[in-house]
Amino acid sequence: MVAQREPIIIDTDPGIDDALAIFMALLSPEVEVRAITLTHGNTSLEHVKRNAVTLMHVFAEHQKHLGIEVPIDSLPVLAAGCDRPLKADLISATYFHGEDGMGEVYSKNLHKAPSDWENQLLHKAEEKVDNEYKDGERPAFKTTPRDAADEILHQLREAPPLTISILAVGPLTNIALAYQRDPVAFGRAKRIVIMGGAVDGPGNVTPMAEFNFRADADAADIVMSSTQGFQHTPEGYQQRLDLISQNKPAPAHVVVVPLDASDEGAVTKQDYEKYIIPVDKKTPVATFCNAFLIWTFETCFRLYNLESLAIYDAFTLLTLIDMTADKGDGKNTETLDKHWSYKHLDMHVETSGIYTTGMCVYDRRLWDETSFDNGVNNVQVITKGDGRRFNQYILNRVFDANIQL
Ligand SMILES: [Ca+2]
Repeated sequence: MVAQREPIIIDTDPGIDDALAIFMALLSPEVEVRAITLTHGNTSLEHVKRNAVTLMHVFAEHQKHLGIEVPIDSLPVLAAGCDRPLKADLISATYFHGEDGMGEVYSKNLHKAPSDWENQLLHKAEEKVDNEYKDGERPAFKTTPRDAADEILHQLREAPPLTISILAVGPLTNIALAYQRDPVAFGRAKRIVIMGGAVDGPGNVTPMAEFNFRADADAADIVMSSTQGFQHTPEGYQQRLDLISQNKPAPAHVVVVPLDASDEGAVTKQDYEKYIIPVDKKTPVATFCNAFLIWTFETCFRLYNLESLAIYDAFTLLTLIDMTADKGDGKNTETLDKHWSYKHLDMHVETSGIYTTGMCVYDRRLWDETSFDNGVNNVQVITKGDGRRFNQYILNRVFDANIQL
């Protein structure tokens, strides 16, 4: 039994693997999703917003299907953020995720968002305006007048220090903006777990760069720099608390799950056909995911001749779940240590390379003996995870499959 759910904010650009990560988070007893903040990325922010509203409506239907009553106050806030990178030109990944970012799911009439979905989101919304039952229907999420970066800061200010974790699975524009707007409030985050970067292997959108870091390299580098002075020790934890109580910026605990550690974060078509298709639970979440997963397996085969689908964002969520027992002082890491390998690196992200924008650069001269107390970056980088365990997690939670692998 889980003693206490860790409150989390998901910053995301749904996106196929984002959708699976969001459902896995909403269906995981270890975490409580307080806010979902949206960024440009896999597709345009307009599509990302529509996808997020759709996912929340699918999940509301799922809960209704299961007879689960959720008080309106416990629903996640949905906040729209940046529609472009801090400085660079916009890029997207519609070649993989489809023009709508969700495997053309809308052409299959699975669009669950109401016709006025746009009005339910930021800039036109007021806090709590939609937080009432309408015609007996519970709203699917809470609205906010704040943009993504301000909503992140608001959530961090409202909660006790070092209690809310951020799962960042898109380009890091909103996260960097939150840091720039208020480094003191930003330093109140317990940790920031990021899917992004290619640390010791090749990239996926360029030879050196992974998509999320390439899509806003400036933002990624800013977020890495927020770790300066971080110590993953009881003394470091106390120092962060002291700085927060003095209203000063505390160094952030940033965890990166890079592309080269994510090979294990894939589901094979064989497992999917063997375990999921026969289950056929027909829950709203499973029905919706099946609609785009079949399309996605076909796309993986057409584009890459692959019979598996990488679900990096959900794999990164599992890292976060496995870290919840560690309050930030580097103790209680048994679950993490058992299932994951990692190292701490003085890592930066190249922002202005001719061939290398978005590349992760770390000091290979020193990393065995780097002292992280002298203003260098201190990023915890995951190097390997356990793929079978991940498969079991995601298939059981999202598809209610009860598989033992
Ligand atoms: Ca993503």
